[in-house]
Amino acid sequence: MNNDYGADQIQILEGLEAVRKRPGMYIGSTASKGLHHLVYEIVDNAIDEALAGFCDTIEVIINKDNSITVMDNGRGIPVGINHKAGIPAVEVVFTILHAGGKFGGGGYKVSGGLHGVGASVVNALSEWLEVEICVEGKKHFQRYERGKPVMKLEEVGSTDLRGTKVTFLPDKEIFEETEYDYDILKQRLREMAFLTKGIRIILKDLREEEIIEREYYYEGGIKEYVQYLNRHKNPLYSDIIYCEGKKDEVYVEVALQHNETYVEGCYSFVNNITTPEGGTHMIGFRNALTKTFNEYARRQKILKDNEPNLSGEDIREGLTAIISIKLTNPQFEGQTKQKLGNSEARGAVDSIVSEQLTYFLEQNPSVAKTICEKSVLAQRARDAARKARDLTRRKTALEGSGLPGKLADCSEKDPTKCEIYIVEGDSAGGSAKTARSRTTQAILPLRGKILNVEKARLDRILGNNEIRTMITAFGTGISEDFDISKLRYHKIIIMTDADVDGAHISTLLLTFFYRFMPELIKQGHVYMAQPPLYKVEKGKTIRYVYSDVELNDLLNELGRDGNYKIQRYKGLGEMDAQQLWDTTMDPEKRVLLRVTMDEEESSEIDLTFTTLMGDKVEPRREFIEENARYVRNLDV
Ligand code: 28G
Repeated sequence: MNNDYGADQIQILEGLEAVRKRPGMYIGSTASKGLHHLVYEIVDNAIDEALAGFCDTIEVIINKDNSITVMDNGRGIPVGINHKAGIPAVEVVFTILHAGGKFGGGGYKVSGGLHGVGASVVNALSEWLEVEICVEGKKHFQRYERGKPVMKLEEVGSTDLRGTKVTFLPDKEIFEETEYDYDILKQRLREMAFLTKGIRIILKDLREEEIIEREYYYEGGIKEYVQYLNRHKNPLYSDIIYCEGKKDEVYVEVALQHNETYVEGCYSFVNNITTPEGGTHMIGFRNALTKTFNEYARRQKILKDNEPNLSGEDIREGLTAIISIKLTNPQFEGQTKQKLGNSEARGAVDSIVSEQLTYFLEQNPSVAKTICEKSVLAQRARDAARKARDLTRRKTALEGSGLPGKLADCSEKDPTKCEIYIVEGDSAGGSAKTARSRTTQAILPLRGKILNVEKARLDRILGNNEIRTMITAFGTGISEDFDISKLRYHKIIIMTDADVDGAHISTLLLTFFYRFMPELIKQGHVYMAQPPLYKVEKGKTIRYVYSDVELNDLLNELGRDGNYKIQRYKGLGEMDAQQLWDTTMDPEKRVLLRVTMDEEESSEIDLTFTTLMGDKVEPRREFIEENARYVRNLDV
């Protein structure tokens, strides 16, 4: 054991103590997000080694005790004494705050994002951490506890291998939660594999009897990412357009392909970190795209001299793209520090994309023509949509309140106290109108299925009655006109049957909100009602049951003597108004799921649900678990 600390070591310990005192400052949170962040920090270091050209395989293992092992086949963290610190370089890496920065021949320190803090922070926040380094035929080992070395770096044997292996157990004193979520790790590691072409990332989960092992390897990198994002759509052409280059020390990679939908899906990354708010790299990309296509369309006389330019939006209709850049000193701006500010990134992306895209279009005239034609159609549709919207605007101005006839509005005028139930079908709508509390609850029945907005352009969407009715009822307007301060109800509650059709309608509605009124979801105004699945009657007592697990529990509780009646509700229409109120609408008793979205997982829309219980119902845990994370990737 090494207990004789010198002055330098004391400073080190103070640094790690600061991390343990205020972990949130270093990893953002001590909840699930922070817990998973520890893994990314360590994997980032291995990715850096890969970007430097010395490693091609990274393995991540979730061990039985929820400790994590990360292995790479790189050069191995140096084990020689670092002369400034007087300790082995590897110990510097794991004990000194902010050790790191750019290293290796031409590599980029990837962990430059929001919390790029490195291995020492992971070490400080781990109950224990062990590192094993294989280099020049020797295996070296060191162990730390809560950031402090409990032994000197030791040679522990010989080996033919090369590389670094790190195992750590997140500290239960620090983290609210210490159980790793396989899906969260899978998602991020797959993303890292897409963003680093040629790297092989293996993920193993040893916790269950049945061991899970997956491998992520994409030879084409972001080209394959675009292909993956378009996998459920029809591409307009088979090529994936790819640009790559380096300018002013900014390495730029862009891949793109149009599909038949009308939705834009452009995702940008800086040093492998997603930038949902875009920034200079995104501006450079959009500029280049708009300019290049307009120039091409003019040259080819697809656009006549008297016709206006295609707008960027027109060209990006149905476009899936990944913009990935790497640079040494990323500056992040904006409220959430997710928007790239470096001005050199704008010029670099603009010039690389302009030059290579121009060349591609000249070489592939049929692809170029297909994209231009789609953009021209988009331009016309946008004109039509503008006219349709002008029309709805004028209408509401003329007709006073302008509220749709089908809406049974509430009498309260304070939006914070008002709720609107969007109900599937006229008959259920009728019961809901009878059942509701008229002061605060409005009812809007929708007839039949609403339009799938993923498959329609704005002009058709605005032509759809059900959708226009909803927009008018909410009062907010839509897209660029959207104004949340005009929202007339602070709770928008989707109430559909608990069957496949009901789930489909909910999904269509959520898709609509997500695309045209995302603020409604971001600000937590959207909810799902939870009608019961069963009614169980025994003698005079009636119990409503919301899941199969719960039914099973109840039947056990009542004793399985058969002296009861079970009714399965197939739809809202089978309940009378009183039952609907008691089970689903009474704010004192109902269960609501609040819909939220995780903005960081931008390419896979992930809506999650938080259960809000009425005052008189005890929490139903399994119910929450069954419903959490149930809509992934709204593309249906
Ligand atoms: C398995 C888990 C995560 C790593 C390396 C390789 C080097 C390195 C790492 O250097 C910076 C450079 C020398 C002090 C660099 C090896 C140059 C030559 C490396 C990892 C500062 C650290 N030989 N592999 N760090 N040093 N893998 N995987 O962390 O001067 S970190």
